[in-house]
Amino acid sequence: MKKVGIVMGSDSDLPVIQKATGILDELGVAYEVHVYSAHRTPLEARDFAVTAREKGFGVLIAAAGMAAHLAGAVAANTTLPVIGIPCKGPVLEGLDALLSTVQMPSGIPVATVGVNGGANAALLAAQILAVEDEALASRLAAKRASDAAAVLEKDAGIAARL
Ligand code: RP5
Repeated sequence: MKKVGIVMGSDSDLPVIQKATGILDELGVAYEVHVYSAHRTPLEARDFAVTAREKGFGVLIAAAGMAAHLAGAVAANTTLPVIGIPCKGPVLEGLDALLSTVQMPSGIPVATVGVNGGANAALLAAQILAVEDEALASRLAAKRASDAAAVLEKDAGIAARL
């Protein structure tokens, strides 16, 4: 199975990335995690993107906050699908990163999830890999079913209390 390549702009983004790695672990999807910044280490970020396909990655996740150019910079240097996670910063609550990540020029797509959306980034990455992997598609369907069952259990709990 192809791996998921994960890159974050700073280790301060790690809590968001851990939401993604937890789900990838649960689904049995292999991944690699790096800290490269579009601004502080642009050469390493570019190299990560340029070599990703030959290294066996099938989809990339890029998380960054503030002037969040990492996902776009990665997408500019690969034709693998890139999922951007805007991370919440201290000043603008993540709106800065959301707009920086999602408003890509035509020609260089970044599939952007919500602010701090590590879980959905991992699920979307797994769904992309599952296009060619029936076993992974079955694990995703089982997770959907168990997530739905958990909601229905909460519904029953609320109905019993109120
Ligand atoms: C961004 O700046 C990073 O992705 C991070 O979200 C934010 C702050 O980085 P640190 O100052 O915590 O390293 O590039």
